[in-house]
Amino acid sequence: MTLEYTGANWNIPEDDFTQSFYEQNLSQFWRPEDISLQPDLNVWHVLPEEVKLAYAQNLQVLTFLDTYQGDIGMPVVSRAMAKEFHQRKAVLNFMGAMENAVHAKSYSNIFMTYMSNSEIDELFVWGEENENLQKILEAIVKHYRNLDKMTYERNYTMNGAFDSKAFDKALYKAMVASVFLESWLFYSGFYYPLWFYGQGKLMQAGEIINLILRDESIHGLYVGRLSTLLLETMTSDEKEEMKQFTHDLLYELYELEIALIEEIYDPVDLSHDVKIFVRYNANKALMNLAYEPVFEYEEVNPVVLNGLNTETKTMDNFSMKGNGYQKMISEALRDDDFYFEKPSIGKK
Ligand code: MN3
Ligand code: MN3
Repeated sequence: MTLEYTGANWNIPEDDFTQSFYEQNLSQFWRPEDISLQPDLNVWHVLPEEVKLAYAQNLQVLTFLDTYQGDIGMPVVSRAMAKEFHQRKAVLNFMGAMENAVHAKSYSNIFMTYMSNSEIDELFVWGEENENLQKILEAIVKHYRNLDKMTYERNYTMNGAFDSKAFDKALYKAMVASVFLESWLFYSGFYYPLWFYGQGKLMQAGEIINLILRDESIHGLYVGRLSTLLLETMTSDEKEEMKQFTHDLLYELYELEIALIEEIYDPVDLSHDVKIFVRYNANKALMNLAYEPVFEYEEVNPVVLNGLNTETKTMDNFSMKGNGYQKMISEALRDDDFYFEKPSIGKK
């Protein structure tokens, strides 16, 4: 009898990094409702319209990326793991749950606090109709869909007709797309909230962005580690082919990113700066995939680095920076929360 079903046995590590990522992921768990956004409103309400629009459009881009990373990106990579890798699947599934249940939800919380219903509706229409954003998603999600299809074939094709080489390539490509999304594409959107945060403005939204950023950085690292393990199993010709694929996808995405950045950031005169930040993070994504950087080193705006650097935050009474985020105050439901006075109608 062949062993069809196996249980997750955490007593035997599957590799030397997955359990550490498990610990790290769970220790940094947070909830969107932990952060009250009300303190940002006095700043938000006095911002010029074009600034509000650029800010909201960036969060909309982030919403789309997180939505698809949660809906398909992480789940598909998890399902593609060989069936005995229960721990890896658990870590990937946890990450996938963070994407739409926590990250995408947080952007909506920001919208719901800062904006009216009709402004939110309009913003989503902008995202749905934005050609560059749609093309960026297509360039990423098509690799997830292809892997999804091949995973299905692997699991359900009879008589050994399944091509495992082609499967590994599809898996590798989906992982490259995933690392590009996590470690790179998010950063054009992160730039603006960090730019405000670095100046002590819109601090609560900035705290949310920093929490998301902290998650995305370990997501990109983890999938990057898995991708290099897979690459090591390939022949030198295949490795060369995968490297070529990675660079082709990078330049395809870079062109689309530049167009999207100009559309969002030209009205607030920050495109030049954002492009530097995006090249800087493209290099970091390549490093997570164990490739050499392709863009020349450039100085990133120190205000944005200041917004990024959560570890060295010091107390600053003028900017509010260093206070950490203000948690939403909530109390547990009690029985009397459900006690309503009986209607007195008909009583004497
Ligand atoms: Mn995310
Ligand atoms: Mn992520």
